[in-house]
Formats: sequence, structure tokens, C-alpha cells
Amino acid sequence: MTELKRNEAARRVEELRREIERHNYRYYVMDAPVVSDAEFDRMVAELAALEKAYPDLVTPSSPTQRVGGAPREGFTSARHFTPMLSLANAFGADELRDFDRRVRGALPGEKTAYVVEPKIDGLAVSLTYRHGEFVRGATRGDGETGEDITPNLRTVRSLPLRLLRDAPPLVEVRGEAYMSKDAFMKLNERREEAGEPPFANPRNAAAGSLRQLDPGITANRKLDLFVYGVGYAEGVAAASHHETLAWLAAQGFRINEQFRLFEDIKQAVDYCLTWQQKRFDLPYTIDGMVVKLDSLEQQQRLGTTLKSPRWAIAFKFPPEEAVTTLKEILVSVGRTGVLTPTAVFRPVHLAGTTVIRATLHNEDLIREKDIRIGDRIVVHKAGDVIPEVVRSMPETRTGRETVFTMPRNCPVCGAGTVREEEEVALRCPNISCPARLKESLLHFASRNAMDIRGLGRALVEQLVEKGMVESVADVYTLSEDALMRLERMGPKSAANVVGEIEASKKRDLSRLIFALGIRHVGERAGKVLAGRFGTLERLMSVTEEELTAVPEIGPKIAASMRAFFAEPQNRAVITRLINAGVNIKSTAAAAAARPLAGKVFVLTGALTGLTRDEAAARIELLGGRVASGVSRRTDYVVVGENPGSKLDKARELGVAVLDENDLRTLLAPRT
Ligand code: 1X8
Repeated sequence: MTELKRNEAARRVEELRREIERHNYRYYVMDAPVVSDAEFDRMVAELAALEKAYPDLVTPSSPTQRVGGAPREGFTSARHFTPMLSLANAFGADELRDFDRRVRGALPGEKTAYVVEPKIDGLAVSLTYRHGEFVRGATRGDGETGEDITPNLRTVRSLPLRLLRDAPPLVEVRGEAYMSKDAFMKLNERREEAGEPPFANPRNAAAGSLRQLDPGITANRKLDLFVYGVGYAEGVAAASHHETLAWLAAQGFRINEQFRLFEDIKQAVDYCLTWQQKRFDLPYTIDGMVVKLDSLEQQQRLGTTLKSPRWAIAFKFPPEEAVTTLKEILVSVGRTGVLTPTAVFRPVHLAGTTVIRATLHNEDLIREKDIRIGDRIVVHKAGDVIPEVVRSMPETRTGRETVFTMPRNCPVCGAGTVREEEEVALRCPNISCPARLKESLLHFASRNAMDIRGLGRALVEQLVEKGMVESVADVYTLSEDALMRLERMGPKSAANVVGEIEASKKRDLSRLIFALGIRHVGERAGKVLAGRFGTLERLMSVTEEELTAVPEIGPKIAASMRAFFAEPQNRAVITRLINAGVNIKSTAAAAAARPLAGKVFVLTGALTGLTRDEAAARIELLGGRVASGVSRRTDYVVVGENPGSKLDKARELGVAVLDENDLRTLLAPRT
């Protein structure tokens, strides 16, 4: 081992550590990774190999020396009863058979059986129940201590808040919170509509949703839960893992229905390989299979290493990657003017479908990955769903590849592009840019906005190109005569479209707000704002402070709303919409504003998130009444810390008892 080589290794080790730390931060803190898991794993593996070859280079702060993510500010930490370990990995059938050999070597002459289950690609959670009540939910964190995300987990529908039968005094259940592929794609659609950055994959979406300081946001994300084990229990009688699963199911938990019990490793291997093929058919992402020794008593005797149990292993699927050639990079212009580069490559088969394109997001990313036109590239599907270019293969270059630069001018209208401060995105600043106008019109007419059927891309293209429509307000000036003169427009379809346009005038204000395409204002914000302010006129005159006072409306939305309504061109469009007879009132507002009408509340004990006066004011604002004593006419008793005799009275009379989180949920705006 020469000194030069060691120097070389030391330099590379440092480089890898810096890269890995940066990606760790993007991944765990920002929930927005820029490299694929496989790429990240490759870097960690390279670092580990170098550290193995040069053990003196290992330092306590090396990324290889830590297990998980650091708790984010704003959450209290939650110590686990017993460490939440990670699983050792098996790459391929041979390594699974090695695992079996080790297990049987430690249990000579004994019968062994394995349970095999899908390995859910989500966020590991710990769920504590005391006397059958869900009292604490936490992330894994570093394995010893996670983040307390109880209020967020309470919003997950498949999480039982109470156990069903013979609840033990204390049990800590472990599982994986995740987002289905379908919910993930819908969430990203909504985010893109609202001008928010999409999540990279379902797991980041799940993590990002659970690590929200506002549980109201979590509640609006469709999260799911599979539980797969018990971390700590007093009074749970099970002799095997499969009995534990049965017990969990009987308590009302969702367990994965694909688990199987096998007597020997050969069948277990076959089952893993079967799912390696079939995994894309599942509605959620799995990244492998978990193989566990079934007998709990045998598990005990095998024990754990510092990092992982000796009685279980994760069979990891190989990353679904393919190599193809990058033909060109197309640049499209979105509704907000953002220029997005898209990679167009030779068709390849990937995770169950043929793919030909992938978004490259922005210029920084293309430069960071050193992707050139003509390059051989590795592609994969993030979370089995979103095609992505993983990396280029510079070693295969011929010299004919070309470096891509974003155009200085909008590819559609020619306006000079601008890059806003602190933003990676390049924009076309021309609000009349035909590309922006087309996208704005399509958004305005889309199903969850003004829902104008027939106003699709083919028609929008013609309307914009012929200069018949210059803003969304012009939609309401279109006549049957004018439409009939367009291509593929007979008298009947023209009449239909005009009928649809007419009908759209009656849509609720919430849809109109969303349809206007204000940055950061998605469907949900549209509903919340319509419900709170009732009319468009009112909304146009409220201050930023009034906006941010509304639950779920943050400073970003508030600022964006104010900026939109301050713009004279936008005000002109709105005036024209009003003159055309478009509805600007919220039909839901009247009812939604007083959802607690007629309900009587009694507050007892100290609340932590808000004062009693604030709570009373919010209840009254929503139509409820706050009384001082509990009686048969009381609908809810809200219990804070150290409640008094009112709680006993409530129990005696059978009045519904709410804790502070339940109250929050009730006070959150509904739609
Ligand atoms: C992690 C996971 C386990 C299971 C499924 N999905 C996971 N992500 C399972 O046991 N079915 S176990 C586990 C762990 O112990 N770290």
C-alpha cells in the first residue's frame, strides 16, 4: 500500500463524505433528494469499502457511523422503549441462503420457519398504546430517539386510535406509514397546479406529510399504514411472528395480506423472487421482501447486533434501471412561465411500462449530473412511478455529445428569460406568452377548476393562435358562430361548448379561486379561502394578516394572493369575469362558516396549543357555544392537562370527551 494510494483514498473519502452529507440533508431534512436511492447507496458503499481498506480514515462523524436522520427542529424527541433497528440487507438469493445458514448454525438441530413479507418503502413508525389508547407515535430517527409526531399520525385513517379487545397495559407497535402510488400521483398533480415543488417519490411524500408541524396538512394527505411487529409489550401472548401478526390484525391494525409462512429457505427464496417480478402490480411501492425467523423464542436467542437483528433480513430488489440514449432535450413553458427541460430518449422498458421521456426539472440538475445530448444514460422510475435520468455514462462518450444550455429566450414567444432570486427555475416573464396563456386556459377549464368540458387542448390551441382569446375572461365572449368557424368544430360541438361555458358561470367561488391559477393557491386553499371570506370582493380586499390568520393559509399563499390582486391586469380580468356573470360567491361559506352551530362545549384543564379564551373565541366563531358547567345538554367536554371534576361529570353523563387534538380537528376548516 503506497502512500500515494492512501492520499488518493483520503481525498476520495472526504469527497464522498461531503457528497453524502449533502444528500442526507436533502433527503432527511428537506424531503427533496436530488439523487436516486441506488445512487446514494452506491456512494455509501464506496465510502464503506474505502474505510474498510483504510481503517485509520474512519472518524466518528463519518456518515457510515450513523443510522438515521436527525430530528427536525420543532418536534419533541421521543425515546424508543427498545431501539428501532434497521435490517441487514441481502442482495440476491445467495445472500438469503447465507442468512439461513447463519440462523441454522446458531440453532443446531432445531426446526426453523420463516415469515416472508413485502418490505414497504415508507417511513418507519413506532406506535404506543396504553390500556388500548393510542398515546404516542414517533418516527424512527436514529433508532434510539425519533420525533414525536403523534398529532400527525392521529390523522392516518388506518391507524386505530383504540385497540379492539383485551388491551394490554402497554404495547409498542411498529409499522410503516406510506402513500399509495395513486395518492402520490394525485398529490403531485395538486402541488404542481399550486406551483409547489412535487415530491420525488411516494416515500418522500409520506415523510414530508408526516413531518409537518401542522397536522391539518397531514390530514389532507392520503397516508396509509401497515404494521408488522411489536417492539415492546406487557401482556401480549404470542409465540411466533405469525401469531403476532394475527394478534395485530385482531386489534384492528392493517397488516400486509401478502405475508407467508415457510418451513424452509428455498420456498422463502422463491417467494421473494416471485414478488421481484410482480411488485409493480401492487398499489404501493415495495423495495424488497423481509424474511423473519418465525419463533419469537428463537429470535430471542439469536439476539441482535448493534445495528440489526440477527433473526431477520431484508431481501433487496435490484434497482430497476435501464440504459438508453438521450436523443434531445425539449423545453416547455408552463402556466406560471417556468421553463422545464425534458429528456427525450430511445424507448426503454422500465418497471412495467415503456418510457421515452423524463423531466430534468431545471438546468442546475442537468449540470450537476453532467447530462449531455447524445449521452448514454441510466434511467429508472422513482417510487416505481416517475421516470428519471439517474446519471450519464461519461465513460461511453464518443466526443459527439453536446452540452445543453437553457435558451436565453422563451422558446414560444421569444421574450428574454429571467431567473428569479433564490430560485432555480428560469421563467418567461411575458404574461401574454401564448404558451402560458394556453396552460392557464387549460387549467381554468380543468375538471377541478371551472370544469368546462370540451375546452381541451385542441380547441385552446386554435383559440390562442387565432387571437380569439387573450385572457381567461375572453372565454365568456365566445359565441357559437365564432366557434363553428374553427377546425373540427361542427354546429353541435360549438353549441355544446357554449353550453358548458355558460354552465361554468355557476361554479362555486372555491373553484374560481383555484381556476385563476394564483401561485401556491391549490384546490384546498381555494376551498378554505372561499369558506372563510365568502365572496371574491371580500377576498380581494383582505389584508395579508387576515389571510395568514386562517388555519392552513401560510405566508406564502397570503403574499401570493395579495400580489395577484394588486396587479391591475388581474383586477381587469376579474372585473370582466364579474361582468360576464360568473358567480363570485361561496355557496358553502354560509354553512361552512358555522359548522358548530348549536353545539355546547365545556372546557376543563389547561390547553397547551392555545389559551382557553382563544379556544372559546374559535368555537364561537364557528357557531358553537361555551358553557361553564357540564350537563345533559353539553355536547363536548374538552379536556386539557390536569382536568377537574368536569371530566368525571362528563364520564358519568356519557358526554363526548375530546382532547386538544380532537378540538383542533373540529376547529380546522372543512370543505
Ligand atoms: C422495515 C420494514 C419491515 C417490514 C416491512 N416494511 C419495512 N419497511 C416487515 O417486517 N414486513 S421490518 C423493518 C425493520 O425492521 N426495519
